[in-house]
Amino acid sequence: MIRDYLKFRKNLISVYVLIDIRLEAQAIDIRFINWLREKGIPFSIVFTKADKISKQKVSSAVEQYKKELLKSWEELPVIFVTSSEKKLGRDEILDSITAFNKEYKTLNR
Ligand SMILES: Nc1nc2c(ncn2[C@@H]2O[C@H](COP(=O)(O)OP(=O)(O)OP(=O)(O)O)[C@@H](O)[C@H]2O)c(=O)[nH]1
Ligand SMILES: [Mg+2]
Repeated sequence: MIRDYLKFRKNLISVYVLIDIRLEAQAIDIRFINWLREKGIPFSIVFTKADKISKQKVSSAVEQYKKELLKSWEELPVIFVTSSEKKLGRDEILDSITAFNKEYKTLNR
């Protein structure tokens, strides 16, 4: 169902894929991400709950995830590291949404 929505939603500009940073790359998530890529649906990855592990573990988790993603594709998506608790990554995501909104308005002028 979610896939049909993502495939057929005409005014979809980008998807934000939320992933709990504490978990190592899950096959189901990697499959979903690769599906988005195959369909040419733009997306970013948002790692959540970054405050729950140390900064060092955050970096290594992100590196690990990038490695996993590079196994099937040469390019990396935009990645946000966030914590709703600490408001980490909030401004970056809001900027990204603002940019997409501008793009959308330009496209539909
Ligand atoms: N410390 C911390 N807690 C969070 C964060 N995001 C969500 N939570 C907490 O996690 C619990 C689940 O919140 P949800 O909004 O459902 O977040 P979710 O990412 O869907 O997480 P899960 O449901 O646990 O998979 C709540 O108690 C939230 O307060 C975060 O960035 N940091
Ligand atoms: Mg939840």
